[in-house]
Amino acid sequence: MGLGNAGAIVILVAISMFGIGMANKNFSSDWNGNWNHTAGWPHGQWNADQTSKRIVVGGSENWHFGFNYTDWAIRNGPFYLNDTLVFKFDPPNDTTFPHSVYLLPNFWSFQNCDLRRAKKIAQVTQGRGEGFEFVLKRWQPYYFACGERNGFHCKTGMMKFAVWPFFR
Ligand SMILES: *[C@@H]1O[C@H](CO)[C@@H](O)[C@H](O)[C@H]1NC(C)=O
Ligand SMILES: *[C@@H]1O[C@H](CO)[C@@H](O)[C@H](O)[C@H]1NC(C)=O
Ligand SMILES: *[C@@H]1O[C@H](CO)[C@@H](O)[C@H](O)[C@H]1NC(C)=O
Ligand SMILES: *[C@@H]1O[C@H](CO)[C@@H](O)[C@H](O)[C@H]1NC(C)=O
Ligand SMILES: *[C@@H]1O[C@H](CO)[C@@H](O)[C@H](O)[C@H]1NC(C)=O
Ligand SMILES: [Cu+2]
Repeated sequence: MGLGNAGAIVILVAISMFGIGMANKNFSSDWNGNWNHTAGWPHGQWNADQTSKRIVVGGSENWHFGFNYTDWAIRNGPFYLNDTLVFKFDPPNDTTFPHSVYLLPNFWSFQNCDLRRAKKIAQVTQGRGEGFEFVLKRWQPYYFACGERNGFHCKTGMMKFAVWPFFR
């Protein structure tokens, strides 16, 4: 796939996330970082869209193999600058598989789950307890992925998603 095409897809994703964000204004504003939608407007912790949020990636699903995180990101976006993404995953033992968090350098590597130039931001043990926190500090696309099994978790396990935080 050519670079132009890839760029078009990024823009398309950005536009569709924007559209969903606007259409679901009420939905996203009462979302407190989990799947619990029952808190309801105006009783939720939402205060005037000003405070940055702490968002658990995957909601109650946390960060695991086989959950569609692209779908999650579309449904739970848009995300804003200075929002904190929290990755929660159990440290590995005899019965559970390890997970990690990487930042991929560009859309091509994201699409192909190519980890060669990726930057590891969380070790397999860092998702325990309150989880690994990552602040969306810059106005740029972020490509997150699990790096385990040389891209297998990313590709087959769907453990990847892209975020382009908005200005408030
Ligand atoms: C959000 O909810 C309020 C109060 O229920 C309603 O007046 C407003 O039209 C809703 N906005 C959207 C975008 O649905
Ligand atoms: C959902 O949120 C409401 C209001 O904050 C709380 O009372 C309720 O216990 C929550 N339910 C779950 C399943 O977390
Ligand atoms: C994951 O969700 C996205 C967005 O809803 C969808 O386009 C994609 O086909 C899904 N992936 C799989 C493997 O089902
Ligand atoms: C994000 O937080 C930093 C440090 O607290 C602050 O300097 C910056 O203005 C904030 N950016 C936005 C868009 O809120
Ligand atoms: C492995 O970790 C899982 C999830 O934390 C836990 O439920 C399970 O009891 C652990 N198994 C062993 C053998 O420690
Ligand atoms: Cu994984």
